Amino acid sequence: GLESTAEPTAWLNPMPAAYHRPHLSHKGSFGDVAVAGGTRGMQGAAVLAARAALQSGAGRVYLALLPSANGEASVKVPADLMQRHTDALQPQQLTLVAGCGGGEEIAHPLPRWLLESKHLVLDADALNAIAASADLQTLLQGRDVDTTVITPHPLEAARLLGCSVGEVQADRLRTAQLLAKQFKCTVILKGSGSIIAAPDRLPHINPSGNGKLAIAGTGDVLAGMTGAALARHASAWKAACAACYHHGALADQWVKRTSLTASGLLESI
Ligand code: B4P
Ligand code: MG
Repeated sequence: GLESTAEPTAWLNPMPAAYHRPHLSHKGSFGDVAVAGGTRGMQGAAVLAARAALQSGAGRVYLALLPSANGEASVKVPADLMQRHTDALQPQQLTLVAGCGGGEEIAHPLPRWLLESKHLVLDADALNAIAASADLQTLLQGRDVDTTVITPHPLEAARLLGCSVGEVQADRLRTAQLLAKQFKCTVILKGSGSIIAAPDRLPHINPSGNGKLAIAGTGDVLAGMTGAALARHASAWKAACAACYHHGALADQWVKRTSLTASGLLESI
């Protein structure tokens, strides 16, 4: 029963289209993305995600560092990112990317409005917070199914499902489908051959990417790219497929070069 019903265009077209700016466009045509995360000492993760969203064609990007990071000078925030506190955001109209470098701070408590934004990408510590809270799981399950992408790596997936990393990895297709069904959203189960799954869809195995991505920060870049794609296309499934493929394809350009870094990856978008 696993005949392919995949539409090749869903993989290959949407992301490059994000870079095309028609003459009659303005920044509002390309969507607003907000990145919420970056606790004290971990702002780099949120900055990587925000810069990746910007490089991927989002019209406006807001960076909302968590309160404890306020005033830390260790991160140079580019002038084209606006910096605000999380409580100053108007999340309903935004595509929100939450969790990158959030640490435990993002979970105390994970503001309920984080789950009320129009489109949502949940990564890293936002996923850990959801794994620990039945209330947040109920909120997540109540969202429209094609508005949300979650991007767990195998350990985060294991926490969400209450199982071991070994069980996640033993059947990655099934794990991704389980997550999609349980949390009613699109899932990118990261790793070598990332799986993209959504309820009632045939899961896809991303064909691009390589071991050079196994370095800190590349997951944050993927979260930002997914946010930009979601802001533009409004379909969680298409955004996840496009961002995942493009992220891996960028890394494939580095195969014969020296070591890849997350900031090198995002500069090459
Ligand atoms: P974290 O501290 O949570 O790492 P992170 O900040 O999320 O890093 P980052 O965001 O850059 O990477 P991510 O994996 O999200 O990790 C703490 C611990 O989690 C680790 O020490 C480990 O114990 C555990 N863990 C993480 N990954 C695990 C795994 N695969 N198996 C078992 N335990 C794991 O994103 C990385 C990106 O690179 C993704 O897009 C991914 O698909 C891609 N990628 C990584 N390796 C790849 C490969 N070999 N081939 C192709 N793509 C690859
Ligand atoms: Mg990560």
